[in-house]
Amino acid sequence: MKVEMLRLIDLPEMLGNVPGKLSFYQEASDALFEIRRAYWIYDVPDGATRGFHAHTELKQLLVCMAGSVQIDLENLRGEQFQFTLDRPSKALFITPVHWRTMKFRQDSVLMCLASELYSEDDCIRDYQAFKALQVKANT
Ligand code: T46
Repeated sequence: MKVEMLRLIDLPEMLGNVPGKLSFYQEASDALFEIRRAYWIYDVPDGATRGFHAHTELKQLLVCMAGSVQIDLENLRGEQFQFTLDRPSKALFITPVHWRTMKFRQDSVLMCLASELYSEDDCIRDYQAFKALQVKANT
């Protein structure tokens, strides 16, 4: 059964008879969502922050393929969460509706698997609009 909540997921770390490790995520009967898009973020200066938005429908799985990225999230109840992705075998499942920021360390690469095609209509980029949604959700 699918558990629809924000959480860290440990992906398999395969060793095999070759040097190094191999991790993977695949669609299965217990898949989090059907993957409709993949994108990746790179060349972000050390300490720089991106994000500053939430999504109304989008579900995502974030994997830091190199380096380290700190993810800060806030949900509609006003609860705040912080995760550090620093291994390619660690994935963060993000459900809607979370305000997010991602702080990158030098030479980090963040890969994202998404449940929907890109749509700016799904983005809430105004923090006051997000706060208004919080109020609506809690009254
Ligand atoms: C998220 C974090 C981790 C596209 O054209 N297609 C795409 O698939 C995406 C994701 C973005 N874009 C365009 C939209 C903007 O003009 O690329 C530009 C930068 O996108 P954005 O400002 O949304 O980038 P981030 O790093 O702030 O956020 C992105 C995702 O949008 C977001 O869902 O969780 O990465």
